Amino acid sequence: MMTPWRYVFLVLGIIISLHYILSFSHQGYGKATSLSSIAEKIGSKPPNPPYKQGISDEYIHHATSSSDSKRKANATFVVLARNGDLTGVISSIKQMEDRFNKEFNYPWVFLNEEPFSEEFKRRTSELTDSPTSYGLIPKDHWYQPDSIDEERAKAAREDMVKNNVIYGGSVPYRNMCRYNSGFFFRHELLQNYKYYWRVEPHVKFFCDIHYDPFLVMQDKGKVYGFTISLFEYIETIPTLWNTVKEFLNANPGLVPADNAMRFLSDDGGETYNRCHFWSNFEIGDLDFWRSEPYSKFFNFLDEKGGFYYERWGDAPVHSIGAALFARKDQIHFFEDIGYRHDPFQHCPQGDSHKRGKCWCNPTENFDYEWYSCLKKYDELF
Ligand SMILES: Nc1nc2c(ncn2[C@@H]2O[C@H](COP(=O)(O)OP(=O)(O)OP(=O)(O)O)[C@@H](O)[C@H]2O)c(=O)[nH]1
Ligand SMILES: *[C@@H]1O[C@H](CO)[C@@H](O)[C@H](O)[C@H]1NC(C)=O
Ligand SMILES: [Mg+2]
Repeated sequence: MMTPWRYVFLVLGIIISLHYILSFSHQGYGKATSLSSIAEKIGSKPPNPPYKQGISDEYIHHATSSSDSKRKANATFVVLARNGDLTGVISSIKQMEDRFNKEFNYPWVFLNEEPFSEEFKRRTSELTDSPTSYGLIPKDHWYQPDSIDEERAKAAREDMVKNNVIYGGSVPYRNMCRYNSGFFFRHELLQNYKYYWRVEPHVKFFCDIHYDPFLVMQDKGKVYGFTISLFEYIETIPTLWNTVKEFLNANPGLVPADNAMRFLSDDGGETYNRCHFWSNFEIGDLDFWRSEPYSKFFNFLDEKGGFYYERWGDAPVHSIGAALFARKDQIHFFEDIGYRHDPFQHCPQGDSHKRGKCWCNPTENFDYEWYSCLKKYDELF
């Protein structure tokens, strides 16, 4: 015979176990359905983002390791540029080669809506032992589509010029933002790659990179890597968030439960806090952009015309895509990659600074400046 007390404990035990099993399956599996369930509950523990543990030693290349035993990822650099960007492109490539790629030999892909000049090809290919290829962007991937009402687009541009919105009057800049948002990963020269590292003209790489970031992406199933995050100018994206919400409502089931909505929104998805990853630096998974959720998302945004009627940037579009359609642990902060794109820089701190022999001043570091969103990223974990 069971005593009454033992009976009470048994029932309590069953209730507690059931609670655990249910809450675990809720976190780990299934898709979030409604907007409010997309953002998970805010924890009370101090943030412990995975990057704080550093890159594990197995990834670090030691001077003694023979170069032909190196594992390589299915990856390439990608540079979108005009012939006129040559000086800045060369400067960026030279640093990337010296700091990283002369040891790792990943190829370079250059893209342009006009044919690259012989000079551009010669001067860039001279800088590397890796293969270089030069692609022409198909016209319908680049130029403003006919479906856009040019009168309305023009009025919007003139308005932005009046309001001093940066690049507010520029059509080429809009073409570029739309191309980076939805087309570069479809270029034929990128079809045979899974990972890319985006490099822009006139950027700086401050530190030696002694491990292969692509392999970290591959082994750990990451889809998006960044070094700087910040707030977007609201003038460039007034209706973007409403469009995102409209998309989510019309397409339930695309968002994994442990997404990074809390990086984007402070009120469970109601409003956009304007946080985004700065896309001039990106290490990413091309197949993620090619996947169904992001493709549907981009097409939906493109049909709304906001790339031209407003000035939607590829940075908020990529960031919203990554934060909603990937799991938060698939978004990686490359803390040990020292990087500058004017006017902001990420300078590695402490041990990372020493290990990378970084030449940036560690006190000049954007990470926890008031305009940075890194704190929001940390708070995901
Ligand atoms: N082929 C081509 N590339 C472009 C064009 N406009 C911009 N780009 C490239 O697209 C990327 C982003 O353009 P940027 O002009 O650097 O824009 P940004 O980083 O927002 O602004 P900056 O502060 O000027 O660097 C760079 O790699 C440019 O070289 C264009 O009209 N044609
Ligand atoms: C590299 O990745 C692309 C895209 O996923 C794939 O089509 C291709 O087969 C891969 N190549 C190799 C050698 O694995
Ligand atoms: Mg730039």
